[in-house]
Amino acid sequence: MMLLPLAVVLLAAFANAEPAINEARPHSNRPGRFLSLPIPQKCANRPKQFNFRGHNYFYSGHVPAHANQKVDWLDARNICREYCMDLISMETQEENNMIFRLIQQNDVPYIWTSGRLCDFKGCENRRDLEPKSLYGWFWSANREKMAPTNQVPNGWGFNPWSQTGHKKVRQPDNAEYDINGTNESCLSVLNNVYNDGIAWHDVACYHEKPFVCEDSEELLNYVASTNRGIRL
Ligand SMILES: [Ca+2]
Ligand SMILES: [Ca+2]
Repeated sequence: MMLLPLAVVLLAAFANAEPAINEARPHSNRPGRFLSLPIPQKCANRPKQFNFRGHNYFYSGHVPAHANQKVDWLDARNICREYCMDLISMETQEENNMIFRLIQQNDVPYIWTSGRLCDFKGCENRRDLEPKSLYGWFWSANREKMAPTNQVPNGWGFNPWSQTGHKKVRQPDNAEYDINGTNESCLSVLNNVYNDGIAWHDVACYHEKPFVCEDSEELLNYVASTNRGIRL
């Protein structure tokens, strides 16, 4: 899997390149929207609900401080990041099935993941990402590119993207663009919203949803290296 250049991600993070979010729902009370930095004490005391291959996770609905919280995609990332985590990235079918099970067993309607379409400043002139609907998706937590959306990912037994949605076509379909001009640039797992079982959907990033956080090795390493003796 190839990585997106860090510069692309930093541009997305710090140049506030989230036009879809801001246009769709202006945050007039906020000066700008940035990625949050980790807070060492929160990292040390982060919720560790379950563990998979050395990473800790939690579902917001099961953590008292976040139990009734529904937030947009960037706010969800930032809540995770303060804990040295980020929104979940399902790089393997095993990790994906773990989340599908959590959603099924707890009757969760939908969650945010770190999946993002590379459609912001810094993603232009990347012929390898075209067409975007097939090749433009990546995990923003670690910048790993996803498999083409119309293929079964390597090592998987099925394609996790839904075969249907608002327009009754396979995902991603960018359906909201036709309704109000907002791109569906963020990846949510929906629980049978379109009679399609539990499956991946592209969704506009301003929608407010519960979320799953996963340890970020990058943020944990950063906090460990700058806070001598901290136990993470
Ligand atoms: Ca992961
Ligand atoms: Ca969609």
